[in-house]
Amino acid sequence: MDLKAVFEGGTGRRRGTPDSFSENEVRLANRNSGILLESLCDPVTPVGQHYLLIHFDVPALDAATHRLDFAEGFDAPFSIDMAGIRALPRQTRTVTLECAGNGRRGHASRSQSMPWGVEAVGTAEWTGTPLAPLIERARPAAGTVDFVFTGADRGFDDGVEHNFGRSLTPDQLAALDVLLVYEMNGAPLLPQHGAPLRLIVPGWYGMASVKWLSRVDAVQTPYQGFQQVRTYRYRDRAEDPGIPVTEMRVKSLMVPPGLPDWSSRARRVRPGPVQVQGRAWSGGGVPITRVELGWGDTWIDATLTPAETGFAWTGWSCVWPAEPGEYVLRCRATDARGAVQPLDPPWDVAGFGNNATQAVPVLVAEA
Ligand SMILES: Nc1nc2c(c(=O)[nH]1)N[C@H]1C(S)=C(S)[C@@H](COP(=O)(O)O)O[C@H]1N2
Ligand SMILES: [Mo]
Repeated sequence: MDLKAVFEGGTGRRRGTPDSFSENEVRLANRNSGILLESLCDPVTPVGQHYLLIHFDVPALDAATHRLDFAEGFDAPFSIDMAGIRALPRQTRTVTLECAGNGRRGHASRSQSMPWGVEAVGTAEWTGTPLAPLIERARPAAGTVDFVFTGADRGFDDGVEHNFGRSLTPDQLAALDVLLVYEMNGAPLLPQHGAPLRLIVPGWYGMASVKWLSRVDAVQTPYQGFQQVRTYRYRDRAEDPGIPVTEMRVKSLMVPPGLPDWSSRARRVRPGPVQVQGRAWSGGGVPITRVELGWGDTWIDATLTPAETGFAWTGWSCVWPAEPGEYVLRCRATDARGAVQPLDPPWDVAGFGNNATQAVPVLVAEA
């Protein structure tokens, strides 16, 4: 990008971009909003700025009549309404959620799906009750290999009609501290975020956190639902069976500094010290140990602010000594397991798990 021309009005907005989007992708992008990067200064994302990913239509559910059924495969099946769920021990956890497709747009050969850049992430204070005691109450039959969580939303993908459903094994459930959630940032869950009831699976990519949760089943053979086996798999080639997508990969984002250009989102800053800040996170509750800010071959360490909980992102900030010129500013996080963000997207045929560093074009110039 010729940054000087962008800020002098010389590029012409009508000129085509090297990456053109299909009508389907534009339609999906208009339904599923991403976070506004400037709200990364907030440790908790305001509800209206949290990203959204909705596969089908938002189902019209009434909290007064909605029930969660612990249905098949339990020795003591039961059904519970929202009043019953609200009467159970209440817990609030700050959890960062990221869509597994975040970054898909950065893949050279992306599959046609939600064309996320970097913005499919957010952090909320989720309030609800732990799921595990309810599963215990229902007494899963001996030989249970998967718990299946089914949402009330239904539609087609690749010619297959299905409700959105996901599963977790008994071992995963025991390790994960899954919450049944009915409030977000202290207010009732909004319809688009899964009202009246959703799962939050801390530390995993968002697909596991089933919205509009309406039933739980215990099954004796591995769950083969569309959203479990046909998608959310890392695959080198479309024909591969693939490896399930689970925990989030280490990642960081910055609030782009300076002033934006309306259509390209490129930035202009004045020369001198520039305060740059952002957030970093990893999966599985693994803490962030380092964030660097980089331009060209130079990387400097940022200062970290401690995360509120193991499942919330960590704030970082640093001062960029900006000298006149054109730059691509990047940030790069490392977690306590030693995982570091790559500069280029890791390959995946559907564009899942792209944790490559964010690249922000910046012109440093006097006005
Ligand atoms: N029932 C249902 N649950 C769902 C989805 C969905 O389409 N239907 N989308 C999943 C995906 S892919 C993500 S990334 C998160 C997004 O949650 P949010 O929209 O509250 O941010 O919800 C997950 N749970
Ligand atoms: Mo997602």
